[in-house]
Amino acid sequence: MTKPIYILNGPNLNLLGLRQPEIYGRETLEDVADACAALAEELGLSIRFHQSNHEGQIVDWVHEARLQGAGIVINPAAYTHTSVAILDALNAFEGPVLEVHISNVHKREAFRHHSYVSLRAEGVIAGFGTEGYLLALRRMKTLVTT
Ligand code: DHK
Repeated sequence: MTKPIYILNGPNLNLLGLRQPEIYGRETLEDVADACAALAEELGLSIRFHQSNHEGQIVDWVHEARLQGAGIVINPAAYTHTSVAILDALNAFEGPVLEVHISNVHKREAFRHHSYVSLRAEGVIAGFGTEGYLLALRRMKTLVTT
């Protein structure tokens, strides 16, 4: 059995589809989870899809992935711009890490232009809407199989 890809989501993404749809779109996080599950099946990957509003919970999932996961796709949401703790946890993970942002953070406020997670991520996808998760999963397939 191959190890799963962890798809981790940070604060407020539980409100996806409801909050600021002009920025984040109308799809819910459940829609994203379903689309990721369908693509993962097509690609022959297994996934663990999680969301939390709590930094420590995300750190704990990264630690779990360290023992059980093949790769991590992460949208740390606001923690992207603040969390040394998540960066440190990702630095303790040995597999590939891909960073996803639904919106184009570089087109937004200056405080969203810096990402701690980018210091660790193999790649970053921003501004592709929720499709970014699917693009990241396709890239992850390449990274874990080559
Ligand atoms: C989501 C958030 O909640 C913001 O805090 C980030 C990110 C951007 C996104 O585009 O997915 O700045």
